[in-house]
Amino acid sequence: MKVAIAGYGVEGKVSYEYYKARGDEVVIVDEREDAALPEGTESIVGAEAFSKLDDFDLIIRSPGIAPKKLPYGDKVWSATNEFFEECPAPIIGITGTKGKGTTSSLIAALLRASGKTVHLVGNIGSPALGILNQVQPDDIVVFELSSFQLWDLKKSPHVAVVLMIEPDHLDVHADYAEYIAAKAHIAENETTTDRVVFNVHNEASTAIAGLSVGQRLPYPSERTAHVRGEYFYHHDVELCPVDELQLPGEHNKENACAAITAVWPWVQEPSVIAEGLRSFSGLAHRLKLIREADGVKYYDDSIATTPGSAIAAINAFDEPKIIILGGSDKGVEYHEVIQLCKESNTRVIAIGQTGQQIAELCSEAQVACERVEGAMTEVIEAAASMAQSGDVVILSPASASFDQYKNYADRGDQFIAAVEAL
Ligand code: UMA
Repeated sequence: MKVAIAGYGVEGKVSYEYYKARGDEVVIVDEREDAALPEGTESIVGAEAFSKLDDFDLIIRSPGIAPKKLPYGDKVWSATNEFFEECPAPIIGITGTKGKGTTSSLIAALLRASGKTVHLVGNIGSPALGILNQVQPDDIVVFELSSFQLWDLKKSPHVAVVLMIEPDHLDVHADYAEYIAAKAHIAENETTTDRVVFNVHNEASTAIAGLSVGQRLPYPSERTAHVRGEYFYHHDVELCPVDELQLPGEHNKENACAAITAVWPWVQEPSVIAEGLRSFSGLAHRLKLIREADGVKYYDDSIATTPGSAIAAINAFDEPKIIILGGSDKGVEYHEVIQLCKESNTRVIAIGQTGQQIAELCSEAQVACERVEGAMTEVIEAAASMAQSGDVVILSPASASFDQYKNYADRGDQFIAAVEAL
């Protein structure tokens, strides 16, 4: 069979190996002229690459490529479709705008605590086809699914988890309706024995669950997982103290409720649930506790590149806060986040290209603010001298990082290094 691997990124590389190992004739196709291809590979590259695929039998679409760019009908397939077709084990699929990676990781942690063999794959950064030959029928696959992976998905997972959905990726999707329609594939093709876990507070999540013919499980809900007092419950069963969850913020309690509801057919023992929750301390750069120094806790939330995520970070803590804000100028609006700083008595360290603008907004709003123009070590020194025992310091910049750093991960890594050196 003649197979085109459309897009040679993280996922394309694994797809290339998979189809080659199957004995197919494989050609890499990428719009990037300078895509780094393996030596001796047949390839079609450049801006017109996708218009030259008529004589292929199968075209494997990488997630980042919009389906309309590959108008070849039934010949277009994806690594996600191939995995769903061939996987011998049950699949728990997780989507949503925020919290997919965290909830997928919590689900994996709960199942692992119960002794299950779990494969955590997908948008989280681990292409599923790469582990397909290791999956045994008794294992469980936990698959983080982005709208890009769901866009042309033909089957739905056995358990679909639909977290809160809000507008995102509108640079790639035509509009919000198209984004929701793509995500809806997670539930649309379920069977009557499948289940969908959905967020009762979110309209789009609830609407997507309504498309499933399977069992519909709302969260948080007294019917399923919820928080009562200081405890997680499932229906009437007291599970464990909320404190077992190592992740800050109300949104993470909801994510934990989604995770408990999703794994309930496999994990019901309260001590196992406690152990599973306790074992996951968060994904890198997502509101992750780095260390406590002189009674001050330092959190890395470098992934917060929008004001909305910085607002969620501020709301996640009751303690007195210092937030590090600013970065490259994308024309975003900081008024709302500064207003919240005022209301919550949060002090600000203003950094990067937008630091001056942030400092001026703070001054207008009478929010305590220090402008630091230097490297991350200076930012942390300023934060440490401003902080008192009992405070939290959060790097949640509400901005992209490209003015001073390679990317958000580099910014987060430099934060970690500076905090560890305190
Ligand atoms: N390409 C084209 N034309 C296009 C788009 C891409 O030729 O229109 C080529 C690029 O030149 C590049 C390759 O395709 O060589 C990149 O492919 P890709 O964009 O599909 O990215 P991968 O490297 O394969 O990584 C993908 C996911 N990326 C996207 O969805 C954009 C990764 O999610 C995922 O971890 C990985 O597969 C493994 O499954 C990243 C992401 O940003 C982390 N996801 C978004 C999010 O989480 O918000 C959805």
